[in-house]
Amino acid sequence: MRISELHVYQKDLPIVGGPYTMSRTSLDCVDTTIVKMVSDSGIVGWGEVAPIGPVYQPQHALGARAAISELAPNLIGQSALAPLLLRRHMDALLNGHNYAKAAVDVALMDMIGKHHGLRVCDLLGGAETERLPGYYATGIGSPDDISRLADEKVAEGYTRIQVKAGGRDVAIDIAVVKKVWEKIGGKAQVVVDTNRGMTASQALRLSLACSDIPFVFEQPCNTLEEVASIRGQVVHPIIIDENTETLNDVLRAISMGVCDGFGLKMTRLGGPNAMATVRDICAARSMPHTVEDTWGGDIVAAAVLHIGATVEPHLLEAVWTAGSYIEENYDPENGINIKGGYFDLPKGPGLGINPDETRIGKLIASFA
Ligand code: 0XW
Ligand code: MG
Repeated sequence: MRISELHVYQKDLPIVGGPYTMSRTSLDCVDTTIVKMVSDSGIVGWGEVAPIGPVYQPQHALGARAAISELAPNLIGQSALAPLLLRRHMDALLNGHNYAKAAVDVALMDMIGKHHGLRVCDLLGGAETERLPGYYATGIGSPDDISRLADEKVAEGYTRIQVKAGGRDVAIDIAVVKKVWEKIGGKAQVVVDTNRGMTASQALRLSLACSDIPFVFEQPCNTLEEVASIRGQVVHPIIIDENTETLNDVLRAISMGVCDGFGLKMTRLGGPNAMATVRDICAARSMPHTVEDTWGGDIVAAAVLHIGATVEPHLLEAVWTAGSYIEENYDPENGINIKGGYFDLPKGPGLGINPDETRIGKLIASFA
């Protein structure tokens, strides 16, 4: 089986209840890129990548489409059964741009799964579970609003609430964390994520002011070095998200001893196969982590669930998809939706979803 066609689509995903706010960005809509890969045997594989705006991390939507267009002519005719070889081929054609290569990797895994009648989780080694805990991420807000939202989400069944912080007076963030804990303390894991939005001294101040609240501190500062500078004084466990752009970044963070776990984005790291490698590196060092992505519709969400299902349960903190912020599923029948704080792993071969082609946006480029 060989790759015979590749089509690239662009779709705007308006954010339900937007804007979605973080310390350094506020967005009403996310621009997603969808890849349709067709084999010479007529099998279709779907991939997707949706950076959350151009500021959250160095990746952005136009960059994804430019990188895919750079690669695509040289992907036609390649084996559709060898993800490792395709990855090396892509690396030989284009340096970096893991997030764009991730969309190709997802599409290829979907195609291989459909070819063999296997799910992507089975291709990645096998599913530990059919039901995955999701987490809920709030935006930046006031103590009253965020604590009320956290309380509602715990009542819905969520076991992990990520509260956004940073980019404003630390005293407000401290008040938010205290109020959230007052409402949901002991009922769910609380995570405080500054999205690189605090200086080292601000992060330290937040940690010390809330030393009696057992939250997990996510990406407290901009760089690993800044986090390392306060690591010995912060009283909370630290997980690193945005600073893990490559496998080497994950290894560097572990070897620096700068964190206790990770928030792992599937496309940022390069797709399901790169994530499987990081999963195994984390297991070798007993590092708990999430499996998630920046944004995206059913295609990214399904890929996230398939990888999440392969993580040893005691190391899987939770998964996150953008589903609750998106208006409609690409696949009206098997689309990914969270219920009571948990996701069901898709059942069908490949990713287990079949996008309706009227719902995947506009065609940008075709290669054959
Ligand atoms: C909660 N998220 C997964 C959604 C946005 O992509 C940001 C993010 C995070 O944890 O930073
Ligand atoms: Mg984060």
